[in-house]
This record gives sequence, structure tokens and C-alpha cells, in this order.
Amino acid sequence: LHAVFSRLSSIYEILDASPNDTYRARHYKQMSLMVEQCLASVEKSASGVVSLEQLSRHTRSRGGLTLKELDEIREIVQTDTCSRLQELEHKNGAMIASLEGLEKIHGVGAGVAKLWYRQGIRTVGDVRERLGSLNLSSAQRIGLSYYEELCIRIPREEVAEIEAVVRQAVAVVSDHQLHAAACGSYRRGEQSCGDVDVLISGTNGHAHGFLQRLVEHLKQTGFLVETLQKVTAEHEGHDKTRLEKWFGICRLPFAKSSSVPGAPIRCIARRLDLFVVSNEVLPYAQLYLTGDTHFNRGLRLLAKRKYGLRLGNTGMWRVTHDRRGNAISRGPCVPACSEADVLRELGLDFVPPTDRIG
Ligand code: DCP
Ligand code: MG
Ligand code: MN
Repeated sequence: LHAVFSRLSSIYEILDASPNDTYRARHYKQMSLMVEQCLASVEKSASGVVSLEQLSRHTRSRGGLTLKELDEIREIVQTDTCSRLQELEHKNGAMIASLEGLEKIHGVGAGVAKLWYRQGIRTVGDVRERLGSLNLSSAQRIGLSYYEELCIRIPREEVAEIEAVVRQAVAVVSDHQLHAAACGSYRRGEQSCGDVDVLISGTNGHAHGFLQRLVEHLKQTGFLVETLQKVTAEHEGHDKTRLEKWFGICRLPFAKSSSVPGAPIRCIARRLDLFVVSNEVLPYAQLYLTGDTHFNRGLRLLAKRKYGLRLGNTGMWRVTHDRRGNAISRGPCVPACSEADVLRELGLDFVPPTDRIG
């Protein structure tokens, strides 16, 4: 339900052809937020399913749902389809496909894609042709040159190979016992992944300068081929360095071809994200990086509405607000030794990573 409403909202937002579209974009955005909030206030909300009754009860204090809204929700819940969305997608199929293609370039979001579309750009080929006039960031430029390879999904067996390369390098670079594990879609058990997200953790203090050394080492071995973005202790203030990041592109060493014995095949370039945290932050970073995004949003809403806690990527804090509702101060981080501890604080049983969807 939430996904249908956000999709409706974003299509109307892209269309943006009449004041009606703008109004509808806002309306469906509100509907999707309302569903999300309702989910967060319902017990065991992690399932992502909400009933018409729950929605009605949830909206009662604000005057309830209109008949039209009720009809639309009923259609989606009961038939698992939405005729309005189908019609819109059918009518604007070409535009949607164009924008989706452009947004697959690393570093290109909905805003940039829309801007380019208005300038007559339809395909990645168009972007390449007009590179001179478009003013791409260096990350976007790299994303563009690896576009075809990065669109290919990574089989989970290959994610495990990439994880192993990183793990080995971690052991070479650090003399401390550091732990490295792939999170993201891989940890959720998906058969193929869009990128590889490796979370590295260790005792506090050991992280200092470590990520930079790890990256240098892996560049020298030829495994890391491009850097897209990095956030390390030198780049950010103290607080943000609770989660150091490196985003880039890697390539496994040549694989042996099976059809032509002995002939090497070049492996496909892959998106790799590295994250480094200290042990006390680990449960929170693990939860965040395992996702999925909707599960995370649900948890955050639940924490906020039911417990008045702010759940972030590296911790959970009680936040006090001033009379206008602005956050003014943050209490100490709620201590947690495991993901289960964090979920328990939020009144939930442990959710296995494979169930963290929606
Ligand atoms: N994440 C989030 N909110 C975002 C982006 C990411 O909560 N806006 C979290 C949840 C994701 C995790 O970070 O699961 C990793 O992000 P990815 O973009 O790598 O997404 P996934 O690994 O889940 O899927 P994919 O196979 O596309 O990489
Ligand atoms: Mg991922
Ligand atoms: Mn990622």
C-alpha cells in the first residue's frame, strides 16, 4: 500500500504538467506517509501489512478517510492492483523507463534525471554525447563509464568472494582482531545483489586511519579500481566518524574460462561499499546496513512514536524538544550488545535478517 502511494506520488511529481499533478503528488505523498505512520503504531509492524480497519482507526482523529480514499485503498488491499497506477504507468511508460535508466547511473538521483529529461536527454547514450555541456561530478562521471557493468546484478556466490578478499586484506592491514561481514541484501539472503556492503568492526580506537590504509592496500593489489566517495575521520566532525565509509568500485582477479581452457576472463566491475565502526556502535550499524530501507524506516518511526527515541545509523538516543518541537538535546546512547538488544528495547522479538523486508 505504502509502495503504491509513493509510486503514484513520484509519477505525478515527475509529470508536473498541471497544478492537478502537483496537488496529486502531494496528496499521495501524504497518503504514503500516513500508511507508514499507521504501520509504525501497529504492533509487530515489521510485517509491512496494514488493514483497512487499522487505517480508519489511525486517521479517525484527523477526520478519517474520504470515500474516494477508502475505495482506492480497498482496491489495492483486496485486489493487489491499483488501476490508477496501472493507467499512469501505461500512459507514461517511455518517460518512466527513461528516468529509471538515467537514475541507474551512480550519483544520479531523481532530481538530476528529471532535469536532464527536460533538456531532452532520454538515454545513457544521450548523456555520453552531451557530456561536455552537462557538468557531471567526478562520481557521476565514473558511474557513467562503468554503467553497463554496474547494471549487472552480483550473484551471492560472488558477493562471498568479494567479502573474502576484503576480510583477508583487513587481516593484513590491521594487527588487531577486526571482524568483517557483508550486510545489505546479501545478509538478507537475496540470491543476487546490487552492490556489496562490507561492515568492519573492532575495539574502539583501532579504527584510526585504518580505513585509509585498507583502501590503499586494496588499490595496490588492483582489487579497488575507483573511489566514488569517502567519509573518514579526516573528513567529518567527531560524531559522524562513528561510521566511516568508503564507496567505490572493485574487480576480482581474472577468472578461468570454462569454454576455452586456460583463457582468462575479465571479471565484471562491482560496486563495493566499506564501513568501519567500533564495537559499541556495531549492533546499530548492523541493523542499519542490513535494512532493508523500508524495514529501517518502520523501526525509526516505531522508536520515535512509541518510545520518543531517535534511532540512527550508529545509536539510539532520547531526544528532548523545545516548545516548537525542535530537538534541543540528546541523551546518552541506549546501550546494546546485539541487534536483538536494540529490537527488544523497541518491544520486538528478534527479526531474522531474511524477514527484514517491507
Ligand atoms: N539504507 C537505508 N536507507 C537508505 C539507503 C540505505 O536504510 N536510503 C540501508 C538499508 C540498506 C543498506 O543501507 O539495506 C545498504 O544499502 P544498499 O543501497 O546497498 O541496499 P541493499 O544492500 O539493501 O540492496 P542492493 O542489493 O541494491 O545493494
Ligand atoms: Mg547493497
Ligand atoms: Mn550499498
